[in-house]
Amino acid sequence: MSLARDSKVYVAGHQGMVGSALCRALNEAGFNNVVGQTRVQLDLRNQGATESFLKSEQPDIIIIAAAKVGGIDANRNQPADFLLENQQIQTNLIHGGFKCGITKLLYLGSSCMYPRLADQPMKEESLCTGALEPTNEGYATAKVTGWKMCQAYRQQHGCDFITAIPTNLYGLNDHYEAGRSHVIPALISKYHQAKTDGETTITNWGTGDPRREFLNVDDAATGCIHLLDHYSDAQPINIAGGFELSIRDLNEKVAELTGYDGEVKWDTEKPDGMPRKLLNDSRLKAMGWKPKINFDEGLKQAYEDYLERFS
Ligand code: GFB
Repeated sequence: MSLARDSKVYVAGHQGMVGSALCRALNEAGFNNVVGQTRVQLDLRNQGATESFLKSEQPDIIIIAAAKVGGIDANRNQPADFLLENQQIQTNLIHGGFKCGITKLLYLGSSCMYPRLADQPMKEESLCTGALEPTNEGYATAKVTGWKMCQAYRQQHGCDFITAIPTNLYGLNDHYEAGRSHVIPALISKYHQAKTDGETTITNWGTGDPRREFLNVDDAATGCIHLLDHYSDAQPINIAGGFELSIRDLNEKVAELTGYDGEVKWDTEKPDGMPRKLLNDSRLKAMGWKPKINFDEGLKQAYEDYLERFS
């Protein structure tokens, strides 16, 4: 059953890549009371501040799109920060949401919650059946805990708290800071810079062999709204159906897009991370949702966004 369009929806992390896409999609779906707080206005790591905000704002629905996020290198270098800050943010929002009596909460997990060597494409039943990928164990552990909290609050208190697991996302408003970015923004900025500066060699990380599935963040956002309207269960559900390719093939697409035609080297001292991360999309598909944005088009749009914001 669809949610009332005048419900007050608090999007935690509304200025981030996922949060801003959610705001666009909520608006498009007719939600007319969407609220957000900047990091300066509200530090979600602070329990007192978060709870008093929720108490005064009284949202009906919370979407947890706020998180400390980063690519493979940031995750590898700061496992404690990724574990601690994500635990704090999600705990404060889940427990705070429960205390102020919200009617629905959508918690966003991550594909790194799956075991490193889970059968592909990864089905929701594979969660917690094997060891996590070591390069992002801190983040993944926090993300698994958030899901378990949603499940526990549902079981003990009857809360309608759901967990979605989006596959690797890219798109408008992505993070391009060196050292923090995921592979698509990292390659876009590296290749564009090399082309602009006339450099003749680029070095990518790892072997180029890992395979990743990419979903445009605007598709992920419509998937989230579909779940808010139609899903209520303790089991997490994948948001996927994106485009899968090897990092080597991705590098070729980005080289072509940016016009870089120099040499490409692979630094195998840098980690590959999970060999493959493809999510099984059958459950959400069976509920009548599918992504719409073609990968090449989406990649082009991401590059244009980069040029507009940073060039
Ligand atoms: O996107 P990415 O940083 O994260 O890297 P993960 C994906 C793949 O791209 C890895 C390779 O095999 C990297 O070695 N790669 C090649 C590069 N060149 C580069 C480069 O210049 N920058 C980056 N960043 N990668 C993250 C997790 O895993 O995915 C998070 O660490 C989270 O916890 C996120 O789950 C969705 O896909 O490997």
